[in-house]
Amino acid sequence: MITVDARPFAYAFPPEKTALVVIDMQRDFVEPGGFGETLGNDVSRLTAIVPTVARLIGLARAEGWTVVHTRESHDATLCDCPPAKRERGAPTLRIGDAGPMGRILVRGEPGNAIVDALAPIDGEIVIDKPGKGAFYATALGDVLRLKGITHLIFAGVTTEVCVQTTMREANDRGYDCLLIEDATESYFPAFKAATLDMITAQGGIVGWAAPLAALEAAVAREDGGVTWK
Ligand code: C5J
Repeated sequence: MITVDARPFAYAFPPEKTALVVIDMQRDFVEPGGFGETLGNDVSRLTAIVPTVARLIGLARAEGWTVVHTRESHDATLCDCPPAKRERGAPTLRIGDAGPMGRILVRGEPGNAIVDALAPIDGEIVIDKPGKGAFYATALGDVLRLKGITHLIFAGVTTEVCVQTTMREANDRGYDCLLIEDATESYFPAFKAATLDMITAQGGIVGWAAPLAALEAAVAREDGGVTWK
């Protein structure tokens, strides 16, 4: 077991039964011209965490952990996009409309790709999800079960929407979940802070939270003093 100094108390995980789940680090959320910006958000807060998420993925790869990437995406026909999702609010462009990076939030379009710096490599699992939670209408639950995964380490965007929704889904399915707090971000700093408080309150009612440095230190202790840059 590897034990991380986390809140509300230490998080212990068996690395061979643990997956890193990187939520929606897509151009559509992180770069100008995508879905996030059409909703009126300043995406620069999200762009800023890319190096930290890259460091986390590098750690997981070096340690041989299962790595899962998710993409919020819809079929080109929008058959998997509820009208309630497409028609909500007053975005400058709606899901499926043509934008500067291709059709907004449509699978296979340039804007829907994971940012280059975090691109999945061979052997990693990529889950396309039509909803905010990564377990809804996807094979994620089956994939994790077949691999014998019991613990999930989370990163990605946005903290209070797709990350928190997926963490809650995972918690209800019996996974012990750790959120790496500097490898997740929101367009709204107060929402990120509130989400971290919510998930860790009441004795970790949804899970644990810790900075990447705490995870790196825990792995280094386990590996006999190797440190991660
Ligand atoms: C949102 C997400 N915020 N990936 N999606 O619509 O959090």
